[in-house]
Amino acid sequence: MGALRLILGDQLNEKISSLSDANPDKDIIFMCEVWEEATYVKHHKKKIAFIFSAMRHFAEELKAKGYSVKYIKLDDPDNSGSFTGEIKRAINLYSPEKVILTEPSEYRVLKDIQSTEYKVQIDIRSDNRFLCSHKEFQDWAEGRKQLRMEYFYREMRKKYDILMNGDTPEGGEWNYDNENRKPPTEGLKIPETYTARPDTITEEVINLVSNRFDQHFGDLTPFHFAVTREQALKALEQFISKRLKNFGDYQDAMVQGQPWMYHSHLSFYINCGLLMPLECVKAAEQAYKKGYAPLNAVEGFIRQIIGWREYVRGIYWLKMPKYEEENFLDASRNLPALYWGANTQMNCLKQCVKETKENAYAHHIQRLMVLGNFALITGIEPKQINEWYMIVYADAYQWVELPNVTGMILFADGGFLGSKPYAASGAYINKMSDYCKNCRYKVSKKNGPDACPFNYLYWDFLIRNEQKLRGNHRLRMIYKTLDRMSDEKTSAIKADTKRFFQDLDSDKVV
Ligand code: FAD
Ligand code: DLZ
Ligand code: SF4
Repeated sequence: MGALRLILGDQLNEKISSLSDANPDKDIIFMCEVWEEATYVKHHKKKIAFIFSAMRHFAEELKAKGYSVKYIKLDDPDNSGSFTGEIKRAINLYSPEKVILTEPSEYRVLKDIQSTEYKVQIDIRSDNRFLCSHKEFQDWAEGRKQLRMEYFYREMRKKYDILMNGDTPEGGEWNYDNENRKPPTEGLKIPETYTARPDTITEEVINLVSNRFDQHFGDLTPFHFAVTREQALKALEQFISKRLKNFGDYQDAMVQGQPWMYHSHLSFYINCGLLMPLECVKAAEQAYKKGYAPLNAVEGFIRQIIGWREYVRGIYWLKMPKYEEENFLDASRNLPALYWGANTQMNCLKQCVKETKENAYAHHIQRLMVLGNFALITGIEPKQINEWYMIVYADAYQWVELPNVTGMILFADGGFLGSKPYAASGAYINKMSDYCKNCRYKVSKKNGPDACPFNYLYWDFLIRNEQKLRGNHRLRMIYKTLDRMSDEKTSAIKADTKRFFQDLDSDKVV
C-alpha cells in the first residue's frame, strides 16, 4: 500500500496538508477516537460529542469521495486508547510505506507522537489551517522588546490584503475598537442562532458520551452544533447575513439569558477544521464591500481572526513548554466550587457558569471580564483555572486556551502577551451587562457585606500585587488613586476581602 494518512480530530478539512497529495487508490486515511485524548482533561460532554460526531461525519464524506478510510471508534475492542498506540497498531495492520500527518495543533500531542519510535518514517507537515507559520511569527517577534497584537495584526492585514486600499487601511484607521463598546440597550433583537438537527450519527455519539462520560461536566443535550462542513458553512452564512452588522457595536455587551449575542460562534468550527479562517474573513470583507455590514463590525471580526487568533497561537509555540509553568503573580488559590456550578449569589458569575454548562460556550467578554476577571483578582492558581477553561469550552485546544488564560486573563506571563492585567471592579460589569439588576449584591456599594465583591477584590488585588504591578505604566493612574486612598478605606477593603476569601475557601455560598 501507499501512505497511512492520520487525521486528528481538529484537522477535519479536505484541504489539510496531510491530504494534499493523497492517492485514493493506494493510501489509507486513518482516524481514531482515543480514550486518552477524551480524558486527559475531563472535557465537557458536548465537546466530546461534537468532536466525535464531526470526525465520524468527515470520515463518511471522505469514504463517499472514494478514499479508503479506517476509522477506529472509541468502543472498538482493539482500540489501544492512545494516538501513538493506534499509529503503531495501524502500521502493523496495514504495513504502509510511511505515515503522513499535519502537525498537531498542541505541543503535548506533537511531542508524544515525535518521541515514539515507529517501524516506518513519520512525515509531519506544517499546519495550513493557520495563516502565519511558526517561522514567520518567530521572525516577526525576534528582536522586539515587547510583542503587541496590534502591530502583528497590521502585518497580517497587509500580507493577505484584507480591508486595504494599497498600503492604507480601509477607512483610514487600522482599528475601530473604540466604536465597539456599546452597552446593551433595552429590547435588543438578537437573531436566532444556527441550530443543526442531530442525525443518526450524532444520536449514536450522544448515546456513547452519555454512557461513557457521565461523570464529565456539562449538559450533553440539547445538541445543536454543526458537525459537517456543509452545516458549518450555513452557520457562517447565517452569521454574516444576520448578526455581523451588529457584531461590533455589541461585541462587549452581556445580556442575561442571551448567551450568543451578536457573536459568530464559529470558533468551534474554525478550530476543528470545518471552516478555514481565511474563508470566514473573506466572507466578512465581502459583506462590507456589498454594504451589508459597517466597517467597525467587519474590521472588529476580522481582527479577532487574523489578529488575535494567529497572535495567541504564535505566542504559544514561541513560549512552550515553559508557558504552562508561568505564574508571575504567584497565584495559589484553589479553584472555587462555583466554577463547577455550586451556588453563588454573584449573579454575573452564576449566569456565565450556567451558560457555559449548558452550551460549552461563553462569549469573549464573559470569559474575560467576568470568569477571568474573578480568577485574576482572587488569585486562582494558573494550572487549575487553565484546566477549567480547557474542560468547559467546545472550542478549547491548548494552543488557544493557554495564551488566553495565562497571558490575557491572569497576567501570569508578566505582560508578554498583553500590556496590563484586565482587572476590573463591578462598575465595568454593570456598564456592559444587565446582570447587576438581578444580583443580591449592590454594585454601587464599595464596602460591607452587601457590596459587590468585585469592588473590594479589585483594590485588594492591586494592593496585594503592588510590588509587581506598580511599575506598569498603564497602571500608573490607578496606583495614584490608591495612593490617595485613606487608611480607613484600605482597611475596609482588606477586611472585606479577608471575610470573602474565608467564605470562598471554605465553600460557603458567596
Ligand atoms: P467571536 O466573538 O465571534 O470572534 C470571531 C472569532 O475570532 C472566533 O471564532 C475566534 O476564532 C477568534 N477569536 C476571537 N477572540 C480570540 C482570542 N482572544 N483568541 C483566539 N481567537 C479569538 N477561543 C478559542 O477558540 N478557544 C479557547 O479555548 C478560548 N479560550 C479563551 C479563554 C479566555 C480566558 C478568553 C478571554 C478567551 C478565550 N478564547 C478562546 C477567545 C474567545 O473568547 C473565543 O474565541 C470566542 O469567544 C469564541 O466565540 P465566537 O466564535 O462567537 O467568537
Ligand atoms: C478534543 C478531542 C477529543 C475529545 N478526542 C479526540 C479523539 O479521540 N481523537 C482525535 O483524533 N482527536 C480528538 N480530539 C481533538 C484533539 O484533541 C486534537 O486533534 C489534538 O489535541 C490536536 O493536538
Ligand atoms: Fe456581579 Fe457585582 Fe454585578 Fe453582582 S453586583 S452581578 S457580583 S458585578
